[in-house]
Amino acid sequence: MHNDLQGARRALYHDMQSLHLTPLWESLHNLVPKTPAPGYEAALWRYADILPHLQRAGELISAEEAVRRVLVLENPALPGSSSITHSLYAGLQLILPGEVAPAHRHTQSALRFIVQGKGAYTAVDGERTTMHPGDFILTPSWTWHDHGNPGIDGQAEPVVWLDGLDIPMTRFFSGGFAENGEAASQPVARPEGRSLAAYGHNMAPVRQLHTRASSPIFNYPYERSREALDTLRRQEEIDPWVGVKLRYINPLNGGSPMPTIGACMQLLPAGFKGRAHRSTDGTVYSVVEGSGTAVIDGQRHDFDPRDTFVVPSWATLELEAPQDVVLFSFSDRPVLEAIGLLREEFLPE
Ligand code: 1HN
Repeated sequence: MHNDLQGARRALYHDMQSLHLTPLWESLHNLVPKTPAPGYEAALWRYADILPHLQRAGELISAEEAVRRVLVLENPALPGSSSITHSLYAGLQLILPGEVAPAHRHTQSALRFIVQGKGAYTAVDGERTTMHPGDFILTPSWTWHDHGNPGIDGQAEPVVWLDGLDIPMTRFFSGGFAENGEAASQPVARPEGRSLAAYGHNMAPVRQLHTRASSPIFNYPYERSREALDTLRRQEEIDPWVGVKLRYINPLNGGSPMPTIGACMQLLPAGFKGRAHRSTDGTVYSVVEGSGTAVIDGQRHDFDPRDTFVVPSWATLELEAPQDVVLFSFSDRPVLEAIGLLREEFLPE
C-alpha cells in the first residue's frame, strides 16, 4: 500500500477522533471473532494461600465495619474489575464467632457456597438457615439478607464461604440498586427449615403462590446433594466427560435457582480421566472433596479441597481425579441460554 494512502487514512482517523468517530474496518475482526476470545484467563486460587490473608483481615477489620469481610478473587487479566469472569464476581467471606454482617438488599443476585466451618447463619427475607460445609445457599435479587455466627451447641468457629454474584452483569446493564436495613439483624419471620419443608420434597404448598423468579428453596444442603451423587455413581455408567453431574434447580419450574446464575455439583470417581469439553459459559469451580487436576486449554491446574478455579468461555476442560473428587460450580449459563448464546461441545477422545 502507498505510504501516502496509509498516511491519509491515519490523518482521517486523527481528524475525526474529536468527534468520537472510529473506523469500523480497523476493528471488525476483533468485534466479530470466529470463536469466543474472552479477555480473561484460566486461574486457580489455593485455599492454603488465601486463608492466612483472610485470618489477617479477621484481625484488622470486623465484619460489622467491613459490612462484608471478603477477599475478592479477581481474574488476573482483569485487574481493578472485581470480576472473575466478564459477567461474574467471586470472593471468599469470613465471619468470626459472635460477629454480625448487617442486613441490606441489592438487585445483584448472590450465592454462598460454604467452604469451611459450621454454625454461622444467613437470613434471607426473614428466614435463617444454618450453614454447613458444602451447602449451596441463595440470596436472590432484592431480598433482605444478613449473616451471623452464634455457633451451634455452644461451639462457634470461624466460617468461610465462597460468594458468587452477578455484579459485573448488573453493572453492564446499569441495573444496580441497594438499601441498608434498619437493624443489623432482620427480624425472624419464619422458623428455620420452613422453605425446605415446603418446597424441598417434590411438593409445594397449595395455598401459597410463589411469584419470584428465583427458587423458593434457599439452602440446598450438602448432605442431600452428596447422597444423590453417591447413589447415581453406584447405579449408573459414569459420563466420560463430566462424571456424575447434577444441576441445582428451582423445583417449581425446573429452571436455574436464580435467573442469572446456574450451579452444579459433580462427583468424579477415583481413577476418572475426563474427556475434553467446552462451553460458552465461563465457570467458577469450588473443590469440595479430593485432589485432582483441571486441564484447561492444555494447561494443568492441580487442585486440593477448598481451592477455587475459573474456566473461561470456550476453553477446553479435562478433569482428572486420582481419588474421589466432588466439585461445585456456578456460571452465567441461564443468561446465555435465554439469549441464544449457549453452545457446548463434548470432544471425542
Ligand atoms: C454482598 O452483599 C455480600 O451479602 C457478599 O454477603 C459480597 C460483594 C459485593 C456486593 C455485595 C453478602 C458482596 C455483596
